[in-house]
Amino acid sequence: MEEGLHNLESEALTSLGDIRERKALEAWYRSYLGKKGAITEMLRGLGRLPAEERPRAGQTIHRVKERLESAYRGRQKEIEDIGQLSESVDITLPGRPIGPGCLHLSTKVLREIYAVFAQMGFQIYEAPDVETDELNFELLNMPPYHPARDMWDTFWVSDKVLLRTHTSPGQIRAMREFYPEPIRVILPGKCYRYEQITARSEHQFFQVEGLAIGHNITLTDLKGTMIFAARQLFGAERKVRFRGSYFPFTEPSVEVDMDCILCEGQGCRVCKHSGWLEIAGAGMVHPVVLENGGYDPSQWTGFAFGLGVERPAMLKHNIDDIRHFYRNDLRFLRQFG
Ligand code: FA5
Repeated sequence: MEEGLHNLESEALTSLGDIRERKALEAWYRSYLGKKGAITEMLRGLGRLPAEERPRAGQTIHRVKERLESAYRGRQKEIEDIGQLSESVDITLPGRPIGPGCLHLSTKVLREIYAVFAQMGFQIYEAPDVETDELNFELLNMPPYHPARDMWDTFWVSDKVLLRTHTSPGQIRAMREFYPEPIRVILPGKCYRYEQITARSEHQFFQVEGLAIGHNITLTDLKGTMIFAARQLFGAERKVRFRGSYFPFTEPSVEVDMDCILCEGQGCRVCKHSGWLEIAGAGMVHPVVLENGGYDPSQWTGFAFGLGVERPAMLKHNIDDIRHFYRNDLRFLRQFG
């Protein structure tokens, strides 16, 4: 009997392992452990055994019965888990396609700016984000304690090292590298300011600096360059005006305004009803800065400008809050893909 019981147990466990769904599991239970199941029949047959064999045979059958019941409960749990999984995940559905990524709006605008200035022969020159006080301020004609330093709230890394507040320190780097050649470069990059974040101001943003150094460069060249860039970037009918301003590293200094692209100069909320939008700070490179870059100001002249990137992009694409650029919300970013 023991051998027969052993064979029955291993046959039952093998077939249990193959079961994948509830109905087959119930049928398995009926055929081994149910009222008319093989184990129940064996227990009933105990009475036919000689009295002295019954206790031992009874214990053996009960042990097999317990093992099969426990295996049944384990399999039942596994099948329920699989069932729940297949109810919540339809594994027959096709996979979600992963589409191609797209360029960030800032990158797209930067590339448009590169293309416009490339037409005028400006090459790209890159300078580091982490700068020294010397390059960010001192060599740009702002010695320590110069009040104009307050125009740029600064993230200091240490006493003498900072995150550049503008791309202008790259002017000195470019001059020192290109001297004694004439220069025509744009210097794109991130700038950082310890400023209140608002709809128009971030503490990190892009600028594109421009620098041209030569023998007969005048304010007219700066004006022509700004008009060409504004018309290429914002439309052929754009008007540009220069407004007197102050930067310690340019003399004279100007703010470059363009007629408002939303109201065509009529006056609206965006241009604060002036009809004009500021697009860049600019001017003729200050003689002290030329000298600091290694160029003799009696022989050389030059112009420089600093364009924002996000603010013009906001105007062009009607974006009301600069913070969208750094939130990484795909719903925003995909609109420009
Ligand atoms: C400057 O940074 C000067 N270095 C520009 C310059 C270069 C003048 C060369 C003369 C010669 P300004 O602080 O105005 O200037 O910044 C220039 C542009 O950067 C602004 O017109 C604006 O578009 C952008 N900008 C400035 N601060 C922020 C900010 N917090 N968030 C977003 N854009 C900003």
